Order: sequence, then C-alpha cells, then structure tokens
Amino acid sequence: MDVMDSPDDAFLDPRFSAAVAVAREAGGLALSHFRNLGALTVESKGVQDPVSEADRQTEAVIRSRLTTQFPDDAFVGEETGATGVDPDRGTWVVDPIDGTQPFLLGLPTWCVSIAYVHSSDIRLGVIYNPVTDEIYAARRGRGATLNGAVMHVSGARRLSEGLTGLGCSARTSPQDLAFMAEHLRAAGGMFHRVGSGALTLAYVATGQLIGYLEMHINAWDCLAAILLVEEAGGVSTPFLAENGVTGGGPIVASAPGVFDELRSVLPAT
Ligand code: LIP
Repeated sequence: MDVMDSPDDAFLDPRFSAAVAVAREAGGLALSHFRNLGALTVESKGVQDPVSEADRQTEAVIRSRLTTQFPDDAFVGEETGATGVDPDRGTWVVDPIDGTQPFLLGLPTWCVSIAYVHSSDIRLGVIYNPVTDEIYAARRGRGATLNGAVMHVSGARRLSEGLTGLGCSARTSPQDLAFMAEHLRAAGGMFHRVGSGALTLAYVATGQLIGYLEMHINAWDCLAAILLVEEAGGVSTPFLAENGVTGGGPIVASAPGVFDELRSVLPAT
C-alpha cells in the first residue's frame, strides 16, 4: 500500500494529469449518449432522481482508468459506491454525470466531477462540461483554472449584488426550500438553479455567481467544486470534515464578502 504522510508533487502530479484526461474521456462518452438520448433506458432511484446507463457506463470508465493507474487508491462513485476507503489512503470521489436531470432532458448544464481526497483534505478537483468543452481544475495551494485561465470568485459584499446558486432535491423538505428562497429574496438576493450542484459551484469559482447553498448535497456532487471555489479565493463550510467522502449534508460556498450573510439564509439543522 502506497501510504504517505502527505502527498507531494511526485504523488499528485500524475493524479492531476490523469483526472483531467479521464474527465475528458468520460465526458466524451457521456456526450455521445447526450446526443442520442432516445436510445437510453431511464430508471428512477427515487423522487426526481433518475439514472440511466449513461451514468453507469461513464462511471465504469472513470473507475477503471483511475483504479488501474492508481491501484492503491480508494474509489467512491455515485453509482457504484465505495471501495477501499481508509484514512491512510487517497480516495477518488466521482460523480460521472452531475446534473442527471438536465442531461436526460437535453439541457447543457451537466458535468463530470472528479475529486481526490488525501490526509482529510481535498487535494485535486476537476469538473468537465463536455457540451461547452469547459474544464475547471484546481490543486490545493495552486489556484483554480477554467480552460487554463485563472479563476477568481466575485468581489461582492452583499447578497443583493449578484445571483446565488440554489440546490434542491427531494432529499430535503419544501419548507427548507421556501425558507432559503424567502430569506435570500429578503436580503435583496436572487436564486439560480441549473440542476447540477457541481457545475453551479464552478460558476461561483468563476465569479459568475456570488455563492451557492443547498440543504443536502452528496460528497460526489460537491468535493471537486469546493476545491475550485476555495482555490479561486472563496470560502466553504467544512463539508468534508462534517460528511467525509461518502456522506451528504448542507453546504454554503461563496465569495468571502457574502459568506456570513449567505450562511444566515440556510435553515438551522
Ligand atoms: C444533483 C446534485 C444537485 C441536486 C440535484 C441532484 P445528480 O446530482 O448535483 O446538488 O440539487 O437534485 O442531486 O443526481 O444529478 O448527480
């Protein structure tokens, strides 16, 4: 077992290159399904929670490539679950298609999300939207980029100064959604939902949105994007410390100037 006290460049460089390459390859497979949606069989995992073979095939490619190249690493995927998770091992945390609903409806707001966690920290994050050919990438301590250009969060200081991404699913109550929408509007803000938490968080890292909140998001949906936001100068609630690589819970992530105000919009848990 390749156990290290903390990753160094020799450990992370190949993993970062692989994450970018695999995100592109898997994104290309997902895009081929996106262009032939009529051929997909759609199943339901629950209320407003569909899945198809596009999700499963895309995750299978990601899992195969990463576990073959890095056999000592653990893997967590939305569709295939957790393998080998251990505090002393690095862990890939993957959502093959985040934004499954927009994907299946032929809408462009979906992405591949790949995170790498080691020593209780998110070390790598890669998000790829194949429809727009936009790849968002970050390494801890090295900034965040969109197609190679440095990203930086908004300079907003009030919620009234921009749009806030709002995630919502059947995993939380209509009352929680009403609370968030009401308090965001009362602060002069406005919400924006695209159906992919990962991609909406990436829009926070680019500065297009000033923040994101959701009452319950899963680790595979958000860990890569949290690193994008933090490396672009933003702030996030301690999602990984609170939920680990397989759990889910609330998240607030934003430009630093609106973080405290945005946290007050999240219902108390
Ligand atoms: C999505 C999440 C989003 C949530 C959606 C959905 P999926 O993930 O990224 O935060 O609001 O309901 O759960 O299911 O498309 O991979």
